[in-house]
Amino acid sequence: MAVLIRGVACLAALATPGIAYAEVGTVLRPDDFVGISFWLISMALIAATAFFFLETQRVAGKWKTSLTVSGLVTLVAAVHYFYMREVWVTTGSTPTVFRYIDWLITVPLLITEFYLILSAIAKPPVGIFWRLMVGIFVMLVFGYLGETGYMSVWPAFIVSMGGWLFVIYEIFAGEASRMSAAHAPASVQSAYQTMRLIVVFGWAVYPIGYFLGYLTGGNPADSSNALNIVYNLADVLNKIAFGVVIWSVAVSESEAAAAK
Ligand SMILES: *C/C=C(C)/C=C/C=C(C)/C=C/C1=C(C)CCCC1(C)C
Repeated sequence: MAVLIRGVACLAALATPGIAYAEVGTVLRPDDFVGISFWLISMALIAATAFFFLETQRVAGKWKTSLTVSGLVTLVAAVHYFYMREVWVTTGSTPTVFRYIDWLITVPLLITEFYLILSAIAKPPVGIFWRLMVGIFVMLVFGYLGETGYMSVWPAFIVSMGGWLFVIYEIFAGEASRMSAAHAPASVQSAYQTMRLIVVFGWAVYPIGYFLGYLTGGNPADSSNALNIVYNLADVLNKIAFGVVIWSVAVSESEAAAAK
């Protein structure tokens, strides 16, 4: 009987204009494009994870760790995308806390990738690694304080931008850039250069998302659509494409070494 009443209540809710499906269940609506992007990307992240892990079989020893870390980035993100998707589809609100927990794990892993690329050719000083870590930590903590209302959105944005610019300085003009130029074979240098460009242009998409989400003074519902879709697209570039860059240099370097 209770089941029957609930069924009727659901049907009634569905038939009533203006009541979203989200209020009666967990169904992805065909016009919820942000929700659809959460679904698509969660699946792409799983496929990328399987690919990076399987391809560790194909590359030379020193590249295996890099591919494993790429797979960890997409794995951790895939699990968070399931949670974020759920929050978005069932409540229509921005899953900020899951987003930042994800970034707090995946961004340090991406920085580790940089360090590993340098280590594949020489022994980089560990100071490079810690300076990059401090930069991203400032960037993420202040981003979180701004997005969750612990701090005003503008000052948080400015400090967070400072952390990101510091990382850019370090990889373009600091010790890390000199190391890569001095010791690397051509293919590794080109991978390093592509990874740097991703940190500038790929990562720049996130502050754009923050800006569209909080700083335009627009209607909150439109802003949260823009925020989530922009962050989601940025993740495809910075997690999957970043991994593919590493995969491609790992394969070509391993094959070149085998041909010798
Ligand atoms: C896989 C996730 C990645 C690579 C996330 C990167 C996130 C950023 C580069 C975020 C940067 C931000 C600013 C530079 C200012 C505004 C606040 C943030 C946190 C969105």
